[in-house]
Amino acid sequence: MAIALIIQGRDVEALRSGLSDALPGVEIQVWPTLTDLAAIEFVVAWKSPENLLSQLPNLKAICSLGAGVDGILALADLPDVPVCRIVEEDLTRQMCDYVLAQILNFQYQFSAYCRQQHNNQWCEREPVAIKSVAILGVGQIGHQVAMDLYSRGYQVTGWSNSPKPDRVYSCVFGIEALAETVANADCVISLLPATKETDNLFNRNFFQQMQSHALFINVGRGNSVVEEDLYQALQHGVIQSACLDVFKTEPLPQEHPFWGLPNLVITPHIAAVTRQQNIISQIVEHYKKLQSGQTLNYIVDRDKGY
Ligand code: NDP
Ligand code: OXD
Repeated sequence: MAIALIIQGRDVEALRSGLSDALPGVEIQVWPTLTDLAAIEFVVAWKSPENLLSQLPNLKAICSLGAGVDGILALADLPDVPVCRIVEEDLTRQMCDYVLAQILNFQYQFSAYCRQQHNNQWCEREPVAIKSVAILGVGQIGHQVAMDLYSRGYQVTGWSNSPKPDRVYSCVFGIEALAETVANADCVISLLPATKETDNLFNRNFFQQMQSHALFINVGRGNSVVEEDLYQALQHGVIQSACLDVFKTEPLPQEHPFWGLPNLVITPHIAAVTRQQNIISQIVEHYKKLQSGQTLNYIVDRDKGY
């Protein structure tokens, strides 16, 4: 049984050599030079090209290189095999750090100080108060972000699809609870996956429900933001500020109006990046389970889309 790494846009050498060391004797094929399609039973994928996975006659499972699986589930020729994903401590830690950094940047107005420095301007600013935080999506990553902020004294409310009675921070669920959750928050953070239900969830109406002094952070997926509506909300002071790490089109096109907004922080989808050396043991475990006929960890529900 061979493993194929079908990964676009990232150097996979660390993963390839780590898997070779951990699984001596197992063939590791690397796209685009897949040498024996019939031997491939397990694929690790990221931005897999269309019409490739369906050419693997003996494929048994696919693992996303990241936490998100939207790129895989969107493939028109996706074979009917289990799709699992990465859940990993370092990835989660990065996300906690990123979110905290953006909240502190907003609270202490560091972006404004940067602009002032460019103009040789010495001018003190009042810190902005952020007390209440709404986290939309309290799954594997969102829950840890919620715990991190909760432990720092923020009032955290988590929003999800299903009830979470066991959490120490307050939790609500379902679309009916969304408006009140965002209306009560100084900061709204999305860690939602890209699904049919989250498409264009953050629209004009949503931003109007937020408080005018509030910060919006999207580190989930770009599908959920109606970009024109967010642009208008930031232009006209419907909300104070936003931070986006994910976009409908990535890279964000050069001519996109977002680039010109002074109250928007843009980062190029780097909030949490899978470090390949950290996931080798998880891929090996998936592989061994597959070989011995056991159910893989972190299988996604194709109907739900995450
Ligand atoms: P999980 O699948 O563990 O969690 C998803 C959460 O979203 C769950 O709490 C789920 O609710 C909730 N959810 C999904 N759909 C809805 C909906 N329609 N309404 C309300 N809640 C919903 O995912 P992870 O926490 O591991 O990752 C979250 C996302 O973060 C990834 O899918 C990816 O898109 C993004 N990500 C971004 C990165 C970046 O660098 N920007 C890096 C890593 C991940 P429930 O618990 O009830 O099922
Ligand atoms: C992920 C990502 O899903 O990098 O892991 O966005």
